[in-house]
Amino acid sequence: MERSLVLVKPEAFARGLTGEVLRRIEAKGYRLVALSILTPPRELLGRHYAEHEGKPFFESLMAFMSSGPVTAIVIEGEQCIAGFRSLAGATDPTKAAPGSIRGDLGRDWGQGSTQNVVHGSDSPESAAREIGLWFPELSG
Ligand code: IDP
Ligand code: MG
Repeated sequence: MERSLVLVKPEAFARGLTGEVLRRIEAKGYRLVALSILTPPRELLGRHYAEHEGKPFFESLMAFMSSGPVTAIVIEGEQCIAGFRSLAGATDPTKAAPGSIRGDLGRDWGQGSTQNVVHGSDSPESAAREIGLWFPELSG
């Protein structure tokens, strides 16, 4: 059984979209395993987004993601990693297909970092690593 880490990013949390994201996850049939609301410390975000360190948008991504509370969620279900990426839609919310979370709920706000409502793990290796960072009590 697969697990994935989902984040409702600060701008979406502030717009009160956590419930809508949870509704779509549950309607799809994935199970909620853990949920936490926190303003992520920079150290945690640096490790979470380590693959993007050095890219032009890295600093604005750090600033955006630490700007307020996020909802961190662990979901579970067969193929939920790819399944949630499909629910989330393309990275750019302007191009994300209608029907997807980013396509329906996200837009370009003219900020340095792409504000696209949610994060979802992109592979089993990323999911295990990210769940270990955000929910250490679930690993091991
Ligand atoms: P993903 O979230 O769809 O997996 P990634 O390429 O892993 O996309 O990028 C991580 C996050 O960094 C994105 O969700 C978005 O918030 C931000 N981001 C990605 N590419 C850009 C960019 O070109 N400019 C600004 N922000 C970006
Ligand atoms: Mg990614």
